[in-house]
Amino acid sequence: MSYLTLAVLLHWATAAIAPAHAGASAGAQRARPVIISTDPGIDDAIALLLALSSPELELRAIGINFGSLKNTTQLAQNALTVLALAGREDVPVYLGAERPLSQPFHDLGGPKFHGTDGLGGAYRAALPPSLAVNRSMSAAEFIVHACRHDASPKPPLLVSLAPLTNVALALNLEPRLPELCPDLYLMGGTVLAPGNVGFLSEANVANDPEAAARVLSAGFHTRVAGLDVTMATWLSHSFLASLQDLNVAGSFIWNITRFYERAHHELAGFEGGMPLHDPSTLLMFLQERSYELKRWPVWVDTSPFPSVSRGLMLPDRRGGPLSPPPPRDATVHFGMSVNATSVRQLLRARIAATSAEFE
Ligand SMILES: [Ca+2]
Repeated sequence: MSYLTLAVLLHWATAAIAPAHAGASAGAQRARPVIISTDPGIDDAIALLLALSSPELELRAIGINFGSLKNTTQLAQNALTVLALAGREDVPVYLGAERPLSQPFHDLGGPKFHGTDGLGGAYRAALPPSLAVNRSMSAAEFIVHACRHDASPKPPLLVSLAPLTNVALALNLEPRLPELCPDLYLMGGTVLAPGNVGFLSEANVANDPEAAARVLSAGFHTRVAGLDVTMATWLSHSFLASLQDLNVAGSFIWNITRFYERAHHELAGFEGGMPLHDPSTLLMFLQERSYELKRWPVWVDTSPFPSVSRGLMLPDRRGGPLSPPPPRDATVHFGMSVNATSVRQLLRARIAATSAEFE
C-alpha cells in the first residue's frame, strides 16, 4: 500500500469513525477509563479498535510493551496507525518495557504470526508526521500517574494484552497500585488448553514469567483471558470475510488478519480462521456474563531459560471437602469457558457501529 493510499484511507476513516465515537461518548456518562498495555500485534490492533468503538470504555492511553516484536518503536507505530484509523489521535501512546523484567529476551516466534512489522505486512506506509508517541513519561509512569490522579468515579481499568512487564514496572514505582487501580484484565496463560509457545505455556506469560509472577501475586482483582477462552472463541474465515464489507475498520481487520490466518494454518495446522486472543480480554469486561470464571490461587513457573516448565501458569484447582477453599487473598479469576457465539456477535456489532455515522 502506498503512502497516498494510506493517507486517503486515514482521512476517510477519520471522517467516518470519529462522529460515531463522539456520539457514543456523549451518551455514556459511566464510561470506564481504561489504560491498555499492548504489543500491537494483529489481535492487539483488533482489540484497540474494539476499545475505541465501545461506549462503556474511555481509552485514556496506550502503553507499549515488547512482546509480539522486540522493536517497541515499530509497535508504537502500529498503535498510532490504529488510532489514526479511528480518528483518535488524541489518545496518547507511551513507550514502555523494551525487555523482560529481569531476564534476557528470547524470541518465541511472534514475528512468525504477526509479521516482521507486527501487522502482517498490510500497513507499511509512513504515518503523518503529526502522529508521534508521547515521550513525557514511560508507560509504567503513566499507569502510576493515572491511578494516583484520575478523578473519574471509578479508577482506571488496567488491561494488559502483552507480557506483564509494564504493569510489573508500575508496581515497582507504586506498591499501592492494586489498591489504587484494583481491576486488571489480562490476556495470558492457559489452564487446560494446549500452550502456544510451549506445550503448556502461552506467549505473554512465557515472554516474561518473572513479571507475570509479580503481577499475579500483587493483589489485583484480576480476570485472566487465557487460551482456555481465546482458542474457544474461534473466528472462521467466513466470519472474517464478512467484516471486510462493513466499513473501514472491518476492511482493516480483514487486511491485517490475512497473514495471521495463514500463519495459523501453515505453522499451527488449523484449517482456517483464527483464535480471538487479545480482544477476548476486553470482551470479558464488556460481556462478563458470557464467561465462566474460576477463582484459584496461582503460581508462575520461573525456572531458568530454557526449561519446558518456564512460563507455566499453575493454578491450584483442587476442590471438595478434602482441600481448602481458595484463600481470601487469591484474587485471580480465570476464564474457563465462553459463549463464543455471543461474544462474536458483540465484536461484530461493535466493529459495525464504528461506521454508523458514515453511512
Ligand atoms: Ca498482544
